[in-house]
Amino acid sequence: MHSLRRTRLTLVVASVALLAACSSAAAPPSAAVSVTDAWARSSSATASAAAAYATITNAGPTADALVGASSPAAATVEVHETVAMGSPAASGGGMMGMQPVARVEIPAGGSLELKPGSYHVMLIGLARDLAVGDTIDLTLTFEKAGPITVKAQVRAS
Ligand SMILES: [Cu+2]
Repeated sequence: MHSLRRTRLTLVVASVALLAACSSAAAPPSAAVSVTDAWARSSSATASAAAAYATITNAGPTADALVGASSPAAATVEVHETVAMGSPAASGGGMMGMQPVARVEIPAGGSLELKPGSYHVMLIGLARDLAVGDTIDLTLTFEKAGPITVKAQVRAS
């Protein structure tokens, strides 16, 4: 009788350990950073690149940083910032360009909005045209929180 009881106890302990392993594997490395409202701009047949946007919130006590992005929808995915081109002295200003950025900090308790005219994710070498209503997977990689994959809805420009 005694030995049977011990076996049962061992089984219970084993299944609790399994459950714990499962839930830690399913949860992201850090729940502090979340990505919401992800969307991408629809692309025309002539364009091979499109921009994607999202809101990143850092609810944690320490700063984190966006350090990269990827998507099965494009060959290359970069984090870009929109910048004013040319010198301030140049006439007829207002030309905007963009450049890759390696790291964008998200302060503790703060947020970063990827939006038109600011930081954005650039999908370069699209696998196919992005039509309004499509959904693509977008993975944002953070220094501390690691990769977070979200669904980005394709919207009209
Ligand atoms: Cu860009």
